[in-house]
Amino acid sequence: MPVTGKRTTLQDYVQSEWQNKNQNRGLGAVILAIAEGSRQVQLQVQQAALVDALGTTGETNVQGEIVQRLDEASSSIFVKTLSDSGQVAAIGCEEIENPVILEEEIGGEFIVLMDPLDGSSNIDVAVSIGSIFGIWQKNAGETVNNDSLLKKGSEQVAAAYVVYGSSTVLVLAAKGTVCGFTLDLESGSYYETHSNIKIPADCPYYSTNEGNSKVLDESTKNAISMLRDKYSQRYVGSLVADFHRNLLKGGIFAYPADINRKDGRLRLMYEANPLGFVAEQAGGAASTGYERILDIPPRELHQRTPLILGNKNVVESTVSVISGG
Ligand code: AFP
Repeated sequence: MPVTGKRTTLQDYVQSEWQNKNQNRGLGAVILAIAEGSRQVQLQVQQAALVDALGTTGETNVQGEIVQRLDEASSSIFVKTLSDSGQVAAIGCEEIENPVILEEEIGGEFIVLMDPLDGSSNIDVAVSIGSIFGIWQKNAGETVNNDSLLKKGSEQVAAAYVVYGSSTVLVLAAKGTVCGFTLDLESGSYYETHSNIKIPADCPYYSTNEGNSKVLDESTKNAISMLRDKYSQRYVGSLVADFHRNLLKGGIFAYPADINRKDGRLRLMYEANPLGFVAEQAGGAASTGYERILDIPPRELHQRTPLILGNKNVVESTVSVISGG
């Protein structure tokens, strides 16, 4: 089916928005590298069962999780496309224990932190999954080392995620703008389909794993029951898919700390920081329940954090119940 109407391709958007404004010439190349990688991952995800790419590698990653074969494949794909862009000095990845420092051999001024395939437990059951990217710029004259990857979320210059669902959508955020591009399977091009995304004022949905309610502390239990009383629940179990719905339709996602996981389950650098950046550029908010996600000074590449994310006023009211503020 041919694409209808005059639509802006991601290439044109990056060209017009970024490359013509010299200061971010390299950033455009990083975004196009993410788009190219996601095209390859989308194909692998769609074909996985037909080419025996489902199942696990039998390895355990730094998170202590069994690695899915598609986790490993997507990690390699994105490391390759980002390295080939010639603009990336270092990569931090959920599936790779230590940072990939490229500066010596490639140069580049951007630092990319990524979750190459989020929602692994949904891969084998054809439920929406995604990829998440936070993009920082190295400081002038900085020689990149492991600590260069531990910059605050508020220092991101851009963030992006891709949802592999009923359609494949790439959402891109830079200071003050959030746009969405849908992959045309025939041409392999991304076309702008969602311009100037703002989280709607209405908040019909809350997304949380209700199965964890039994291990929440008292104030957090009260906060979740407040959401339960007010909103309709939607929970896919893939952060990207739950966030994407809430970004377009309004909603709040909550994966708070609990008595077993004081730091929550989700990862700060390549899940909470990038999506927190997208949410804030779209008029939303992101908190731990006690502080703004983007203000957290990172300690480790794979550190975890509680995450409350979505409509600003609903995040604030939820935080005030959790923190007793
Ligand atoms: P996996 O990548 O291990 O499936 O984890 C997905 C995830 O990081 C995030 O995408 C979900 O929101 C969350 O974990 C789901 O966690 P629960 O299975 O505990 O609800």
